[in-house]
Amino acid sequence: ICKVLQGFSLSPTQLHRRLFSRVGAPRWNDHDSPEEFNFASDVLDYWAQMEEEGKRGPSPAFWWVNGQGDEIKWSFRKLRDLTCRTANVFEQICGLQQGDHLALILPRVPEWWLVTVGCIRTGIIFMPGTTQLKAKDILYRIQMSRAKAIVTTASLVPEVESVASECPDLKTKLVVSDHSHEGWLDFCSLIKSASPDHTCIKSKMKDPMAIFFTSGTTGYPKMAKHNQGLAFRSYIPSCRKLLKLKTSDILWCMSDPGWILATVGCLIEPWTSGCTVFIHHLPQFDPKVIVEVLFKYPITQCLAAPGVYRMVLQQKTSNLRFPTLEHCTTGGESLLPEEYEQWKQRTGLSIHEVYGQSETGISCATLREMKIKRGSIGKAVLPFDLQIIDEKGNILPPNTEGYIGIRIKPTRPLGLFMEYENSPESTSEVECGDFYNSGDRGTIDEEGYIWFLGRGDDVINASGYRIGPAEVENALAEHPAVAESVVVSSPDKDRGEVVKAFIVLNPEFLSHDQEQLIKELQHHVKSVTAPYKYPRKVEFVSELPKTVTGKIKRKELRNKEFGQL
Ligand code: BCO
Repeated sequence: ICKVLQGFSLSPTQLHRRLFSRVGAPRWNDHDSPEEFNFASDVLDYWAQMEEEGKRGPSPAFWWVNGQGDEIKWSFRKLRDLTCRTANVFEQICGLQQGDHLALILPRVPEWWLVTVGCIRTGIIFMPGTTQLKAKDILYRIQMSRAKAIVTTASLVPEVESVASECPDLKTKLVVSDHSHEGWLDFCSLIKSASPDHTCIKSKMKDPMAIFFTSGTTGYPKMAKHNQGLAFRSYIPSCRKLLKLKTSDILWCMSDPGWILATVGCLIEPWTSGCTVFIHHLPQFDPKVIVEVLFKYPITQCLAAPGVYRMVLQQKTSNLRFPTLEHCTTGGESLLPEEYEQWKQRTGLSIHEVYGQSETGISCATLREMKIKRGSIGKAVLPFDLQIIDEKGNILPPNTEGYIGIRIKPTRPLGLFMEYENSPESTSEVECGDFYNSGDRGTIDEEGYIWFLGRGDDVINASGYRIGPAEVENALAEHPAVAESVVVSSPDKDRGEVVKAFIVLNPEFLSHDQEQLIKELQHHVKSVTAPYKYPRKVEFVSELPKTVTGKIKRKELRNKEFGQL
């Protein structure tokens, strides 16, 4: 099939049929995929055509509720219409073109899906971000990417406005809002008057599609750039086994739209299979709402961070036997074996773990019908070849701790990020022999199951958020009370891990009420950077442990937190 597809131009229907009719699991990689692929024309338009031919059932492609009585149900035909209008707005009104960067900072509103697919239709590179971002975070993203456009929500208009003058490349500001904002284009009214006729670009598999900002050990987030392979990967027979979605399934992925998990779980995975994407607006996370929604709507599959399952289990509700739910998946941080057991006991359902990063999408998983080994993140998902490696890229034997690596030589696999945009040094830093070094530590057993052990560097994974310590330390440094600080990960029974700050106070603050000062510092961090990064634990110390050369012994502090000293 690989040879047949190569070099041939297939219609969406032909391409889809050829891929779906394949029995078995060929080992797709960069060399044996079609040269051209576009998720909008090859997937979404295919299903729209199936609907027109009466070959897809009546279930919506997109089902959105907000808990206040508002509901939207769109078919694939409707989505085709709306995303073509969006593409026309981008090209004709905003003058954007293939390769331009667009910052997409929206909550879980239907327009997020329109913008994403509109970008794919036109080749505009979309860069999702969480609505928790503050002015400085947004400024950094726009300047680093030289974004020409931003689409955001009313509440973030003032944040963007406060930095817009420092962003000379930013020419187009679109807002999704009920009212008008001076200097901003109104996205909803523009798509109403735009034409629904649009010719989708013929994108090459290697053409960039999206950029995800991802935190590192030092400095500010890096830009992990993905090509169309991120979307094509969901076609691969092995990936189809991940959730085994049918057109009749209704999948609720609860990830914030700012993360790669949402691009994969709220869009690519479900629509590749032609099933329904279910979304609750969830402006504020509330486990009670999760339980209510799972009882009220015919959801068959859900995908959420371990913290969500954990918080649902902490609810007083005695009945967690959801009437239609068949399959649960989790990713973003570690699921504890006891949480797995409790969920199974109370819902009758297993939780299947996936593992990945902004650089990799889902790289490892317990596929739907695979044996679950509690505490393991499952096996490598093709075409990724995952191995445990040492610092030089040598493969380590089973049950030996090392770095989780993905083979990139001789062939970089489809679905792995292309590079860190504008940062060849960062890109080469994570290349280790024949492998991409994820920076995560793990082991592999004789059956190929991987066991995630934590980060090998100082990056913090708290509640599924990847947080660079420097981002928090820089925010703390802006407060007059802070002379010096160091931020590490610390264990937490509710959230797995949380951010902990060790702070040396400036002398004039030593006499302040400590409880009050902690609250003030937490509030300060929440106000200058995305609030999910704020230190939930704070300890004031008289000095920080340092080496003779003055380097902070970060590892010592972290190990102490985890009782390893
Ligand atoms: O807990 P606090 O109340 O003290 O603080 C919370 C919020 O209240 C606060 N906040 C949010 N917006 C704010 C604000 N404060 C001021 N101004 C605003 N505009 O900030 C804190 C945010 O923390 P949170 O998001 O952890 O809070 P929450 O609501 O308890 O959410 C719990 C979870 C579990 C839903 C949340 O932590 C979560 O969604 N985690 C998962 C993240 C995720 O999806 N990761 C996947 C990344 S992609 C990946 O790993 C690749 C996999 C293939």
